[in-house]
Order: sequence, then C-alpha cells, then structure tokens
Amino acid sequence: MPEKDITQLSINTIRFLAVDAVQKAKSGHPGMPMGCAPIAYRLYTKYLKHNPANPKWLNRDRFILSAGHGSMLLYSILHLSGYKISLDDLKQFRQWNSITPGHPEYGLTDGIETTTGPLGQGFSNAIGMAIAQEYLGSLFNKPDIKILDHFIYGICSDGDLMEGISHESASLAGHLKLGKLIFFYDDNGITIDGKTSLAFSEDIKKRFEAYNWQVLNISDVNDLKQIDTAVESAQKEKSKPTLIITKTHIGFGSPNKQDTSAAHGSPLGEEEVKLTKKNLGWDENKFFYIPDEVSDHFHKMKNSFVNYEDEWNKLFESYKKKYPEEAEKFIKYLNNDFGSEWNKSLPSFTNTLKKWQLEVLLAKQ
Ligand SMILES: Cc1ncc(C[n+]2csc(CCOP(=O)(O)OP(=O)(O)O)c2C)c(N)n1
Ligand SMILES: [Mg+2]
Repeated sequence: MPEKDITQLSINTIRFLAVDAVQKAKSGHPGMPMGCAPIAYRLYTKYLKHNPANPKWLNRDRFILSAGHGSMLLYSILHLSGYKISLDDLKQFRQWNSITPGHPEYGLTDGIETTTGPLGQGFSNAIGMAIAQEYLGSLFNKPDIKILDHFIYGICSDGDLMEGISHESASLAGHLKLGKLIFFYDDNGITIDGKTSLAFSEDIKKRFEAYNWQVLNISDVNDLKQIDTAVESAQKEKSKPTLIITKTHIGFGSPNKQDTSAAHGSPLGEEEVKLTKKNLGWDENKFFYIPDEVSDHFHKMKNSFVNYEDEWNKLFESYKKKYPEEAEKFIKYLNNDFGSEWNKSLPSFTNTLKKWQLEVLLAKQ
C-alpha cells in the first residue's frame, strides 16, 4: 500500500477507535482525538524513540497528553503501537476497574507518563521532567557520551493555556532554556463552553515568545509535512522550549459536530458516528475496526523500536567502561541511594499529633 494511504488509514483508525470507545461508554471526549490524531500518529511512528516492549526504559522520549480529557487518543495510539493495552481494554473505556479510565492515570496503564486531566498540570509536569533531565544530565552526561538526551513531547489545549499554572511553568521553562521540550498547542478555537473567543483572546505566539520559547505554526494538522518540518525545527533548537501552534478541527470529519463544542465532551451519537464514518470513507458497520494493513504497519515498527533501547544499552556499557565511578553513582541515584551524607542531612520529624487527631486521620484513609 502506498505510504500516503497507510498513513491516512492509520490516522482514521485512531479517530474511530476513539469515536467508538466514547460511544460505547456513552461518555467521554471524542472531538480532541479526532482533531489531533495526525500528531499522535506522526510522533509515535516517526519521532518518538520509545520501546513499547519496555515502557520504563530510562532514556525513552516522553509524551504527555496534557489535555487528559482526550485520553482515547493516547489509548488508541498506545494500543496500535503495541503497549499492553488490548482492544478489549479499549472497549472497557471509562468502566470501573479498567486500565482505560476517563483521564490517563500514571502507574495504572503502561505508556502513561503522568496523570493528566486537571488542565495545565500535565504541561507543567512535562516541564518538571525536562528540568529533571537537565539536572541529571548536568551531573552525569559527558561531552563524548550523553546518557540522558531524550525529548519530552506533549499536546496542550486551550484549557491548558488558560490555567494559571501553565503561565508560571512556561515562564520557568523559557528561563531555564529547556530545549528538549516540544509542545503542540491544539488550537481548535473551541472549549467546553463554545468558541474560545468567549473568554480567551490573548496572542499565544507573543505570550510564549515573551517567555523565551521558540514558537512555530502549523496551519493544517492534516498536512503531515508541516508536522515534520515543525518537529525537526523544534529538535534543532537546543536552548529554547518549542510551542507548535497547530490549527486543528475538534471532531474532525463529523458533518454536524466538527468545530463545535458538541464534539468536546459527549459521544457523537449513533447516527452521527455513522455519518462521520461515511464522510471519512470508513465502513459504518464496523466498530473498533483495525484494518489488517494498519496492524501490520505498526507490528513492523514495533520490532524496530527495540533497537532504540538496545543502542542506548550499548551506549551505557561504553559509559560504564570509560566512566566507572560516575556509572556506579548514577545507578545508585536511580535506586534512591544518595550516600551517607545525604541520609545524615535529612531532617527528622516527630509526630506532634494528638492520639485522637491521628485516629481521625487514619479513619479517613
Ligand atoms: C483545572 C481544570 N478545570 C476545569 C476542567 C474541566 N474541563 C475539562 S475540558 C475543559 C475545557 C476544554 O477546552 P479545551 O482545553 O480547549 O479542550 P477541547 O474542547 O478543545 O478538547 C474543561 C474546562 C479541568 N479538566 N481542569
Ligand atoms: Mg480547544
């Protein structure tokens, strides 16, 4: 199959896995995944150095979906990429005890780097991750061997950029010149209440430039060449974080709900699901459908992803040989062993609570 066709088929697979899961659960947010599917597809298949077989590999690139309400975007791409999320798990979206809750939960589901949902928080956590990498890198990276050099990608939405916390953390990220941070801004002009123009009209480009970020634009998210150009420019910018302002359409493909807040937080509805499938050339009678070509396409890539980790393991072996003391210390740090000096310097606290206060606290747990 020509590359253009398999790309389109894969992106629509992501869209309709999200649409079907939200429809089945009778709750959730289909619009954001439908709009941002091309970003997730391109990142996970072309740019992210990750290994679905080992989601904890240390130097993997991170991906943070700050707009956590669009969780089905993440679950769909993680499933296709070969993470431990089955098709049945997708069908269990938003069900009690499932690993696919309404908003992504760190520790519950492989491939989820941090819990998101409260807007602004994932964006800010990603900045914390970039700070952690810079700090550890300053202690352990060597001019000839960089053991920590991953990128931290993410998607943030209008709501993320409205929240106060994103202003504060973006300011710090620019100040600290966190060049490994690359965020897409899902600029769809819509929030839960309707058009963003109701409450949000600042110039995001100027705002982020003032924070000392590099700001790039994508005029149409469905043009993958624009995504490539933006990501590659972002990767080259070493001393500034990058925000890629990306024009998207919430509910892309839905004849009656695209570009409206009706696609934000409710299922499309059975009739509209059919109309949308027809509109995008999908079989309206198929649900949770993954074409064989798409499965094969991702399966082939999964094998090549293992190489990223293998290469890093080799790099770390050479680091161990050349810098044995640092390597030993690095491994200790990763195991929370910071040496006796650290332990001596830790303050100790005595319990000043009265017995009844303790009992009240414990009863609440
Ligand atoms: C801190 C916080 N306040 C409120 C909400 C509830 N909420 C969920 S999504 C949303 C707005 C969504 O608009 P946008 O971020 O543009 O997402 P889109 O509709 O484009 O998918 C709000 C207010 C939240 N998740 N977090
Ligand atoms: Mg929006």
